[in-house]
Amino acid sequence: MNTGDLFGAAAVPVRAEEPLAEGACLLRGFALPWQTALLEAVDDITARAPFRHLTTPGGLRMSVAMSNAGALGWISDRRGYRYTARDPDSGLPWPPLPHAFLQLAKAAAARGGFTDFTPDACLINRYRPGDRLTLHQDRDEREHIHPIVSVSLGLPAVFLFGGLQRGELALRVPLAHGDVVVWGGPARLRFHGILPLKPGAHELLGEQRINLTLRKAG
Ligand SMILES: O=C(O)CCC(=O)C(=O)O
Ligand SMILES: [Mn+2]
Repeated sequence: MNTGDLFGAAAVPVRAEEPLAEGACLLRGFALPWQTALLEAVDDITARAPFRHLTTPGGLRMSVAMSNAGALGWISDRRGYRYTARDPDSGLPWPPLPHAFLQLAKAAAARGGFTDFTPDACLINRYRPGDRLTLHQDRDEREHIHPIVSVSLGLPAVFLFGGLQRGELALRVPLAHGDVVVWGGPARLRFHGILPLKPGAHELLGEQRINLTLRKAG
């Protein structure tokens, strides 16, 4: 249920989930009832933990800019990929997960068939036109028994959703503002990525796409 309790049942139509694979589905427009709260929270978090371009272990600068909220935050540097309790730029704990993030993540996970999901980490990705995320697995979490809930805001993007091996053919899934993708269970370690963002201007976010990736990392 993504409407009703907060905004009245007619505010946003509840659409059927679209299966992508066993354990994975797309929930179109699912985040729209939360959009104002989400965007305010992103501004608040990134005022405290500003977006930055991380370096890969191989020494490359990532085109996507990142920040985090939650008890744990995902980082990358020459020493590798990992979660930390503190922002290495400020030495401070990451800002806490906002209530709206938790509420949305739980509701989306439940719609995807995963009850009792309580994330402790949210990676916030900022894409500008041309920025991309190459095919990868989300595997730095302590366990892989919990799903990933991924929220798209701003400019549209094409999500690549592949198989458990890097070389497998990937689905190309168009994602728009408010869409949520959930993957877990047998799909948890599927390779995925984002094609280079096309130029454009979103009415609320301008020339950018923001992605929230909610995880149980610790
Ligand atoms: O931006 C997206 O939709 C995907 C982000 C992602 O896969 C990640 O942050 O690990
Ligand atoms: Mn990922």
